[in-house]
Amino acid sequence: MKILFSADWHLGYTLGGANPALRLEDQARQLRMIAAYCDEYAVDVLAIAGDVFEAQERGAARAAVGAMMDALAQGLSRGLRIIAIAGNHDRDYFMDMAGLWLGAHAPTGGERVVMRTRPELLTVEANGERVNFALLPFPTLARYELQHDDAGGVAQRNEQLAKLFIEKMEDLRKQASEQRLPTVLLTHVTVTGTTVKAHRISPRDDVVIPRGAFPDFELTVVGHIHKAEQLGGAHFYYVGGLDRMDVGERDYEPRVLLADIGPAGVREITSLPLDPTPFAAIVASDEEGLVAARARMERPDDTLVKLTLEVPQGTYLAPLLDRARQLFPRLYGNVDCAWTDSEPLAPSVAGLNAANVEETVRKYLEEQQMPDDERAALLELVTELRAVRTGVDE
Ligand SMILES: [Mn+2]
Repeated sequence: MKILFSADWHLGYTLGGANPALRLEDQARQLRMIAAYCDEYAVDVLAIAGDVFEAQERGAARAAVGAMMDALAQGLSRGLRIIAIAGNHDRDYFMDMAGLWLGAHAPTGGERVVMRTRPELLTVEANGERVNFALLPFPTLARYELQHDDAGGVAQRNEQLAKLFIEKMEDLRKQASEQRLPTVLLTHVTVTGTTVKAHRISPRDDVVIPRGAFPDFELTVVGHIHKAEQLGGAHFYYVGGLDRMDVGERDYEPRVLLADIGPAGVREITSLPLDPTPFAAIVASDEEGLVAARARMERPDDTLVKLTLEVPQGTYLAPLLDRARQLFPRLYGNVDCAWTDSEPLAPSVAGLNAANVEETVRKYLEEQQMPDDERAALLELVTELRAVRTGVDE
């Protein structure tokens, strides 16, 4: 059975800030490549390891599902199956809905589009071969049926979720081994041992599963970390994202994984490249600097540019910003300024305690540059707020 793996599509994601950049066109380009690979290699199953959708509201949601349908409708009509699990960015109702919409494009007979928000062992048959899919969405309270009142805080909740995740995984492994079929684990979670961190989630909000807790499935494919990598020597992969999300991912080489699985496990597994959007971080202090930066770029009109201006405080920026927008049609986000004539303030979060809001706010205020009477008044307000808050809690 031929299975093409991908993850972290984040369809409809927009880079925000003063110069917003829509990413759906970039994403649709990758989807068309994926669809072409599915045809070229006669793929039976397209498996997506979570974070399929980012835009889940109004028009953007419609456009995101539309892009997916445009790319994959033809594959579905020739018999391609799609199996996806929910990541931390997917909303459960939206996954269910998108599954129904896409399924409407598939021929009837068997469930052709499976989008799951709950753990499940699913047996798929194609070309006379059967493969089990152990589906483990990103762990949330609802998905793993955890009753939790948050009294112990976020850290304790995440520990419990990790424990449940591991139990559920063991459960699916037992079911799978009774059936004596090769089994693929498809999940979306942070596993210890990766070389980079998860995208846009603080370590304190993340659920981390030790690599050693994973049983030996024939193949394990994980989403959530956007950098493609194999963990250890076994068939255990972070498949990587659909496209680079921001300038922090400019060195990632997004790919998909094509696996051929037989009764005894993986026959062959290969990496197929995608067509990632170029990103550049540019630092300039004047117009000449901007022009020189453009000249150094291979594809200036396609490149998403994050700009930092090194100028003295009080510089009138409008003409420079206008010029930057002309030179870099895909300038995105906020343009940062690094003042050349003042000591950097070097904001620090070291020593801040996220579990104690009052202490954190006080420490922050004490470190800021401001007149002493202003600081005293603000600290006074913090005390007042705490009194109000305590009153509410009682
Ligand atoms: Mn994720």
